[in-house]
Amino acid sequence: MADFSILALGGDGIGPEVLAAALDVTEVASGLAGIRLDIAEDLLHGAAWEAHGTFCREETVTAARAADAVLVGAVGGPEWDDIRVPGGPEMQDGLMRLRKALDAYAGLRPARAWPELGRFTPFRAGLAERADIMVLREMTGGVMFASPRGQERRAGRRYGFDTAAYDEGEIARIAHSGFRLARTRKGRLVSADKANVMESYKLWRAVVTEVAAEYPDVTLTHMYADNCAFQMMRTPLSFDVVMGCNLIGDFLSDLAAVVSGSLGLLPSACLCGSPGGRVKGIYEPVHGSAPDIAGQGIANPAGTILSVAMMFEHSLALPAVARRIEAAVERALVSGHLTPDLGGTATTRGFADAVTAELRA
Ligand code: GGG
Repeated sequence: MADFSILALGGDGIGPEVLAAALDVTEVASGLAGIRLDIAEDLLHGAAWEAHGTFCREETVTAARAADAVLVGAVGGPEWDDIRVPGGPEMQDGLMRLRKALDAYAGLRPARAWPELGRFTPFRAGLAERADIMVLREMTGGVMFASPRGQERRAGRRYGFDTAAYDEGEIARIAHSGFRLARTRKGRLVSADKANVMESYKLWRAVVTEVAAEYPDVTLTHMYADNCAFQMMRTPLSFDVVMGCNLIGDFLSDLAAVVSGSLGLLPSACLCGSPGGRVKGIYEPVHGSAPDIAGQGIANPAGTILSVAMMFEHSLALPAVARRIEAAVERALVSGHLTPDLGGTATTRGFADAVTAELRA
């Protein structure tokens, strides 16, 4: 009888490669901790489309609901971008369907500097400092999900439109997550919006300000998202938790990768509740499917392996295992096992082997 059940979805491009590497690490880490995991695998997005004609099967949603956690590699590719299927926006993207079905709204995307890698990477200036930023991205609402949306002809010309919209309840719950998260860190929360020019962000700012009254111990700063992006690069050390809507959080979490040195290093957790205790979640690297390097065995699996660590922490409530995996990744990197995105020649498999060797050491 397994202690926990995991659903593993490789997805597209480099997704299956980085996930396979991360599953090897998962197996070793759980074995060393004496934990039995039941890991089931399935297809997602493009791979599911090719096999089943849908981006995410109902069976996959059912299995995800039943599992303690879901691990994802990466999804997407230009060959599937223009396919439209009946249903709302979540039916057009397998990962968005899972996030919506599980109500996995709180996206934790940590990015920290690795000064030890300064000698390898092109981002030396940032790496000299101990930047440690947590981007909190709202994952189930906003312009990526709201209606109406579509393309039509207006006055003989093509017209494309989306709707940026948030309900006050959606804003309040991500705001609570942001304040609670800040409490576990340095107690500073930046909320990024475009309240100067958009109605949905005026509501965002108003609701975040109301929720702030319950957290007098946390310092809240509102910033316009464009200025926030500039300040994050100018003074990364001044940031702790940065919270944004689905779209702004997506952009800012990729941007935060600059302080790490590679997008390939960034993990994420997409939680079905505020962090704390045991929360179900979807875990995936921040990077996408990178079709240009798919199949070459050179993708950096560190972001996926660190996502496994986040899974042990948040969904399996085993923080000690999470810390062991993080330490093993750090030692593998510092001892020079670097994939090409970090200027090295390590393979995906070679890096995972280095991490499992460190776990066993
Ligand atoms: N591992 C992350 C991934 O596959 N990302 C693809 C992507 O950009 N999905 C849409 C989104 O995150 O909003």
